[in-house]
Formats: sequence, C-alpha cells, structure tokens
Amino acid sequence: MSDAPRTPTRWVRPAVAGIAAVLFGAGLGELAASIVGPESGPFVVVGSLLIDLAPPWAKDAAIALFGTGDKAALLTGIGLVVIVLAGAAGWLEWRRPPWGRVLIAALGAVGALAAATRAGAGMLAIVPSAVVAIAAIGALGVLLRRLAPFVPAAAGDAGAEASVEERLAASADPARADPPAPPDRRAFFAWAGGAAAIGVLAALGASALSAGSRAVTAVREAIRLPKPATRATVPASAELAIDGLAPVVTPNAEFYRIDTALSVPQVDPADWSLRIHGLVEREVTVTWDELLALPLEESVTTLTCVSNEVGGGLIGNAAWLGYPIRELLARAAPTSDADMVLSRSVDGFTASTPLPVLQDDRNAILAVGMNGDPLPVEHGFPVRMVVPGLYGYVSATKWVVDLEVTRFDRARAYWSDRGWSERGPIKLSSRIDVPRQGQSVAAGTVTVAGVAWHQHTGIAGVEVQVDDGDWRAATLATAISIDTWVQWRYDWDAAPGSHTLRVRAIGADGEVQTADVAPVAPDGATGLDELTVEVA
Ligand SMILES: Nc1nc2c(c(=O)[nH]1)N[C@H]1C(S)=C(S)[C@@H](COP(=O)(O)O)O[C@H]1N2
Ligand SMILES: [Mo]
Repeated sequence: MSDAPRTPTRWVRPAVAGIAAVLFGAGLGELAASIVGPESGPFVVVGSLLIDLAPPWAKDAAIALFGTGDKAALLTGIGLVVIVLAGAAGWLEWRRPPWGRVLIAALGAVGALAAATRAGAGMLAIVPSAVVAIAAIGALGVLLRRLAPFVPAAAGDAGAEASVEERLAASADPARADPPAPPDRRAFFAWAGGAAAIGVLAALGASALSAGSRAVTAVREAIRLPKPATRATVPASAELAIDGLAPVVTPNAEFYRIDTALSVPQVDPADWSLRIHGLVEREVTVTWDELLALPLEESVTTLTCVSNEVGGGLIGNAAWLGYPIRELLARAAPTSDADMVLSRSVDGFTASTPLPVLQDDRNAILAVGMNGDPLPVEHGFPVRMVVPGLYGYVSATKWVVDLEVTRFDRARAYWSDRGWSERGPIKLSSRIDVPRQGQSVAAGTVTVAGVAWHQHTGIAGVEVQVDDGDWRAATLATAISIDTWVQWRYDWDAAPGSHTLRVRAIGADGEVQTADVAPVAPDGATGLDELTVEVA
C-alpha cells in the first residue's frame, strides 16, 4: 500500500479494461456481422475454423461429451478463452505497450483469416473481425488513460514510449509542481462498465437484427409443398407404441442434428440451384421451381450418424419428400470412368457417395420435405440429400448446391480428409430403449423393447440375451421398408436380482450383429448394446 496509485491498478484494473474493451469491440463486431452476414461473425468463424481443424478424436469427444450441445459448448469455450486473452491484453498494454494492442490485433487477424477462408466468403467477410480489433484497441486506449493521467513528455522520463504505468508513476512524483489528480477508481469502473454494456447491447441488437432478417424462416413457413406423386405408407403395425421406446417415425423437433455449421446456412429457395457437373456428358442445373415441378416421391429412410455410439441416439427415421437423384444423374449422363459423386453444401461441407448407390433403384433423393413439412432449416432447407444405407457424413449433404461427378482417386470429402473412411455403409446394429440402464423393475413379465437397423439390407430378426443365457428371439414390429429401422419387443420373465440384458440383430442377408467392439472412427461403431436392471 506504500505505492498508492500503483497498487490497486497492478493488474486487476488493466485486465478489466482489456475485457471491457474486447466486449465493446466484440459487440460492435457482431453488429457488423448482422449487416455483412451472420456467417462472418467473429465467434462463428473462429468456431467454424476450429471445427474444420479438429482431428476426428476431437469431434468424437465433443459429441460424446456434449452430444448435440457440442456447438454451444464450443462457443462457450471460445468465449472463455477470449475473455482470458482480453484480460491479458489489458495487462500487457498497461505494462508493455504496444503488446496489448498487438495481441488484440492478432485476435482480429485470426478472425479475419478464418472469415476470409470460409466457403463462399465475400470481400466483406473480414469486416466484422476488423471492427472488433479496431473498436477494442480504441476502447482499451481510452480506458487505460482513465487509469493514468497523461503526463506530458516535458515532465521528464515519461516519453511517448513509456508505458502508461511509468507515466502514472511519474504523475505521482512528489517532486512535480502540479501533480495531476490521481485516477478516480469509480470513474474508471463506470467507463469500463459502460464500454462492456455497449458491447453487450450491440450484441443483443445484432441477434435481434439477424433474427429479424431470418427471412428464410418466413419463406419456409409460407411454402406449400406439392402433393407427392407417390406417398409413403407407414403401417400401423410398425409402431409398437411402448412407453420409452423411440417412435418409429421421429418427429422433426426430436430428430438428431449433426453438422459442422455453427451458423445454420440461410438459403432462400429463390436463390437456390443445384449444378451437376464433372465427369458428365452434359452439365445440368436445376432450380427450386424446376425441382418442385418434378413428380416428387415420398419415402421413409432412417438416417444414422457414423459417430453414433453403440446404444446412442444419433439416428432418426423420417418420411422424406424428394426427387430421385438417379433421374437427374441420368440427364447429366456420367462418363464410364466416374465412380463417385462429391456433393457440396453451400457452406463448403462435402460428402463422397459411390456413384452406383445414386444410380440404383433405392430412394436416394434430393429431399425438400421431412415428415410432411418443408425441411427444417437446420436439417438442410431448402434441399438436402437422403441416401438409404450410408452414414450421413458420406451421403446426407444438407443445403446441397453442387454435385460433382468424379472419382474416389481424384477428390476427397470433408471427413475423409480428417481420418474417416471415404465410404460409409451403415453397419448392422440394434439398441435397447426400455427398460433404461439401472432401472428397477418388478419381478414377473418385463417388456424389453428397442430398435434394430441395417438400412437397405433389412432386418430379419432380433435376439435378446439375459445374463449368460441363450439368445432368445424378440418379436419384430412390421418393418416400413428395408431402408428403415424396425422396432422390436421381448417379454422377459424377470426373476429377482441384478440382470444384464443384451441385444443383437440379424440382417436380412443372414449376418449376425457382431459383439466385437469397434470405436466410431473410422467407419462406425460395433458391439452389442447392453444394460443392467434391478429386479425386485
Ligand atoms: N452441409 C452439411 N451436411 C451434412 C453434414 C454437415 O456437417 N454439413 N453432416 C452430415 C452428417 S455427419 C450427418 S450424420 C447428417 C445428419 O443429418 P441431420 O442433422 O439432419 O440429422 O447430415 C450430414 N449432412
Ligand atoms: Mo454424422
């Protein structure tokens, strides 16, 4: 306490100045992004860059830890790192100018670089990050000056290169004839609070603005999809309607969502078109109106994510309305050397799908509808691919705008570049939904139920094993088709004690689901779902 003007400002106030300045800048940056385009928002672009750079184990770990909340977790993490760096920048600028400003400028540069390298980024994409850096640096200067009255160079050792701290020390020099007033703590915090508040208000304004400009949501709501030329039927006997068992058709709001898009692409159907090119006789372009004018078919297909752990929930079943991709490919006429279609989303995501899978008679479609509604925006509005039998990462491109007919030895897709298999047929699998792991049940007849799937092969049977007993046949619900999961149930005569339940599926081709455990990377998990229950 001997050095009165220095002690309280040693690091707390400079760090507060840094954080307040960066909040101020970040808020203005988000505001700029809401005008330039939400996909250029500094947090979103840095998050997207991290997602793109993340190795497969990191994607895995994020999904395992946070599930479909992985994006919120990522943004929170970035926010915390930025706050720590902002505090450090304030402190650095106080002790070693101009390094605090340099640090903030570097953060801005990272944002600008991330923004400029996003798919479809325009010249303006770097603006929000530049705004963050410039506004934060400006605010930091103002706030630090509140901590240290400026001492003119003439006063002695406090020259232009002197740190604010040195100037402050000089200002407290008792030898000075007219020492400037010591900095006012309250005034400083008022300024810092004001800067932070402006930042937060700007960010709130930005989110209101971009919500208001979510014109695409309004366009989507106004869409009346044409009646299907062929309608999908779901037999009543496909639904066992057991409490706790996943419904055979997954409501849109409950459908899992997995993608790399931190900011959901907003594609106006009026601006949408799909280009088919590459190894083709003739290029084909289809617009939204042209697509809707074609005879659309409805088909039920179960989507599955390659990151789905044994027993996991990254799987869902929906009735999709769309047009067969094989018909559009037939118009384009792939050349005989082609063996793959690289589909590309408006946000740069790509998937490699074997060409024959898109040409055979399965329901590989360009989908526009999901369970009777236009595709939800986060599920790919206005148009996505749905391909029975393949994991989503190699087939189910959302916000799809481009199909390049090519070869596996010429092009690689988003996840193939990150250690995942370039082909991803869905593996035969099954899951127990009821009872729940650890649940206590009464002795007697206990309903065990779940789902089993092997898309485009079909399920012939499901078997349940209690402890180390014999495998017993479960009863299957009616399968909607070989492209969908099927519900099953088993009435178990439960004796008191702790028991382990295990399930395995048998494919329509006779394959028995393996008990061998494999992780999700590189091409999908294997092993048997099992759980323990207490029977009283
Ligand atoms: N544009 C785009 N499409 C994408 C992805 C993506 O990251 N970006 N992820 C794929 C993956 S890994 C899966 S499992 C499915 C999930 O589709 P859903 O979110 O509609 O369930 O979308 C696929 N399509
Ligand atoms: Mo996935």
